[in-house]
Amino acid sequence: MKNIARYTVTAALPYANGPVHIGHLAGVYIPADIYVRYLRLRGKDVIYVCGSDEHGVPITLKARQEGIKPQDVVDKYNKIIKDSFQKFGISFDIYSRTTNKTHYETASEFFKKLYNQGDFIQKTTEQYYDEEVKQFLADRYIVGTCPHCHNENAYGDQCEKCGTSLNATDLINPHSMVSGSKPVLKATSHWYLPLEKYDSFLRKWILEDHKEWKSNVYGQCKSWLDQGLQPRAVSRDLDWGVPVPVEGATGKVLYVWFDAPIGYISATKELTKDWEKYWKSADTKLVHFIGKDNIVFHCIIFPAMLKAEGTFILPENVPANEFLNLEGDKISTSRNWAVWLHEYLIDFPGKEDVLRYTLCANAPETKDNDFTWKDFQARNNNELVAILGNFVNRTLVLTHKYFEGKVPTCNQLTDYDKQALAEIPIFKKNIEENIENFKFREALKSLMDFARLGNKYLADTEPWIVYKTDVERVKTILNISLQICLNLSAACEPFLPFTASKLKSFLNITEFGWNDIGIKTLADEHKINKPELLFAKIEDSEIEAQITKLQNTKLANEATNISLEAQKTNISFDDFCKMDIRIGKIIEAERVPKTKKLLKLTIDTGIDKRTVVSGIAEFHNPEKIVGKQVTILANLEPREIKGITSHGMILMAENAGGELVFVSPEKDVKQGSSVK
Ligand code: B3M
Ligand code: ZN
Repeated sequence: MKNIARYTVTAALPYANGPVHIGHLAGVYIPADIYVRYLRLRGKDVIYVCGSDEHGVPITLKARQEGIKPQDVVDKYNKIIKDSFQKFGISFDIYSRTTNKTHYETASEFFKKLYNQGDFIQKTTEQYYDEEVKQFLADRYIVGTCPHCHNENAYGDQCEKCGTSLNATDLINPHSMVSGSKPVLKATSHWYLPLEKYDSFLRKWILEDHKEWKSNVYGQCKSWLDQGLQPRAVSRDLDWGVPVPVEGATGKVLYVWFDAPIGYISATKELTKDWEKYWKSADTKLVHFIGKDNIVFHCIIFPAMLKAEGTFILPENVPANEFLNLEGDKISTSRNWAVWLHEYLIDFPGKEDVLRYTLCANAPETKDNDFTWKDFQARNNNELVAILGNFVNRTLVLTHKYFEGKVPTCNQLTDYDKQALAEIPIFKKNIEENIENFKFREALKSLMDFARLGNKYLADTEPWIVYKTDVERVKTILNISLQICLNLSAACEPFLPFTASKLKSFLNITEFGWNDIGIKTLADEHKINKPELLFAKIEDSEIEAQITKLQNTKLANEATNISLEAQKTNISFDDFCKMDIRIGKIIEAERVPKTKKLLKLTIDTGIDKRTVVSGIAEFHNPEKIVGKQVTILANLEPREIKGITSHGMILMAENAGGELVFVSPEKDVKQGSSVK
């Protein structure tokens, strides 16, 4: 094991395309925060780096959905996310943004260095293109069936179900997320990082030198390496991102997964002018905290980039977590199936540590796990209130009651007292080992066992009874209980920072670090403050309100699904044949004056050129639809609409966003062809 002089700890940069939820906290930010707080308490030199990931298709798609600019999307969500993290005590040293100037410079320099070293290959390939919106469809702009696990909603760069990293052309049945249309292939030129060149380096570095990585991480890496690495495009045809900083790259930006991890470096540059020692010194330990869907990027692609660049250290560990589900169902932003942090803060003010506790106790460290409100309530009422809170409260209240809030002198120790005190360094060591090995659930269990020890000590020694006969003995009991409280105030700090600072203020102390656990004590006669309750019981009604909220979400989701019309009564084939449905072409289009919805179209039906009034003006720009082939019900009785006679009806379908889209032939057909 090398000598470690300092730590650089990163937490995945969340996309600034929506607020953060409990899955984010449980998977990444709480474990990283525990690790960092623990290191700081031990007096280590550590930086905790994070920020918003503000590029890529997740952002531009959101902008399109909300009808605002990408910059507005990231400004809005960066603020909400940053605020939620801060309120939950996630103690970043910096929370930066990948749209900052420093980041543009750092990412561009990084690219240029690799470019100048000849590390990229430039290739022209056929990529999917949406002809309706005239745009290449990279990454999340395109969805289709995963060739590995057959998930029908795999993205063009990754299947979130099985975690496989994909190229859009791997997808079965691809379709555009923008227009829903079937994309066509079109040639475009991009820069690629030939990952296969790093195969033997990665194999040695991960499979041989990092056998200690978590088995889920190691296993995923091995499976990618065994599948054989392929060149990976590092640029995209998009108008949002860091422009590719070389000649002849107009309209091209860096792939978001090329620039985002460099964001860790840019953020460090913003944090300190000494940034290089956190990224370039062999005695720095770099640790990336991420969710399982980010493993390939942090364990294969970014290390290959760092290796190519040549001056940076590589991560020592990448303790990725699995996913957290909510009440038995996958957390989903689009289905609003989540507990949003900004909403929790309103519903449970002052209970930040309760959520931290529950999410850590139940963290998806080795497998996907489930968050339930009942479990949340039970953890609060049966553990935080009944054990930790109860112990601390009884100790402090009794000290005030019997000894005017002054630490009583410790007299002769019994064997039982000695046993209790001897446990303190054992708990300390246990928590340390577990945190250092990224086993945060176990570490937290140890902490709670430590509080349980205190609670049991008090219950067994019964100072409230002994006081009647032996005040000197009660002095010893409360002295020991107070020492346990003191030690708990440091031991709980990584997990429950708000509780730790309350406990410290009750005990009227400021300085008590990790290294003081089991060593320093509260002096006799030290005056403590009047305590308040550390934790309050959570009532059934509060939990029921949350469960009802989720049930309503479920109902709303179901309602969206059942808004499909039921099938109509059967008709005969003859009935069908009475309808004259054909393909025509729009040859003219104009708005019907003084209306919002109507367009006056001239349709070439093959048999004539006729006027049709159609209620599609909210969704279609007249200039853009001329030349389009559409389906028309030609023998619908003519109708007068706003003084214009309409001869037929254009067939339309409604998409998920409520827009009316044309029902058009898959390929061009002759004007007037019947639909049959
Ligand atoms: N924004 C993906 C995510 O939020 C991505 C992480 C970047 S870390 C450099 O899951
Ligand atoms: Zn898959």
